[in-house]
Amino acid sequence: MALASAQSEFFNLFGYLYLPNLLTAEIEWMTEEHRAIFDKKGMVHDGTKRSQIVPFIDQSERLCTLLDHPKVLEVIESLLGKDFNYVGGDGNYYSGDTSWHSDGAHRVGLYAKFHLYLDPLTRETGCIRVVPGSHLFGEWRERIEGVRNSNEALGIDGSDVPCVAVETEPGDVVVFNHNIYHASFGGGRSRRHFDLNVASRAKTDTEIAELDGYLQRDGKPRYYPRSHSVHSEVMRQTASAERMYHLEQVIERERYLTQ
Ligand SMILES: O=C(O)CCC(=O)C(=O)O
Repeated sequence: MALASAQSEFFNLFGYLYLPNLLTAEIEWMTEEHRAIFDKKGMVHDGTKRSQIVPFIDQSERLCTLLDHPKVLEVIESLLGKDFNYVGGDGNYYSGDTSWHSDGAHRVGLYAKFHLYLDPLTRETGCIRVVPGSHLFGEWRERIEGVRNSNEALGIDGSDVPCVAVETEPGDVVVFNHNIYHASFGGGRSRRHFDLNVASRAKTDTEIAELDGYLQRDGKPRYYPRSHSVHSEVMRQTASAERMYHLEQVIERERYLTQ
């Protein structure tokens, strides 16, 4: 079911949305695929630091089908429109705290992250925390940047920054605007997670320049040297026409940027 207009308004205003149980029916196989991808890559998570694989759902033909899943599509399309772009994503074992940061500062286009946490997480055990409204630009956004070094700027520890702690059970989904300030505290050494990054299709020259900026880092493909593209060959080769619609602009821009 498409999101209610009140849910879209909540997302636009506060910068995030919590969707309990959205993918509970899929949690068993998604968790198994998460394990299998790390195994296949020979990556053993020892808990001392974050282990990350990019792009992630792209490593598994079955996880790629999340981009065809009606419930996933309904949420993303409600927020970004039917012609959104899939722009990659990562899979992780997180370890310990994640300090306050944003994933971007996009003034044009809408860039969002669709998160799945595969373990039950509470405020005390490392659930994602967000500062609602911190995705919005202006004086507020400039000042909220102080959460990055909250001890110096605000005289409080990062874990005491006023925020919403979005507690999740496996199968719940959290979507947030890349611009939002987020963090986690008190987490264990092995929090399993993966995400899909999506962006509104770029139409104007400014939007295309923003997308190009996302697809590159320091003049190299975003995931270089781990990958030359934010998609895998499997993602593209197994795509139906419907899925390809969400891949084609990235394919075109990556081709242009690397020619
Ligand atoms: O869950 C976490 O600890 C951090 C998640 C995060 O920073 C992200 O996905 O961008």
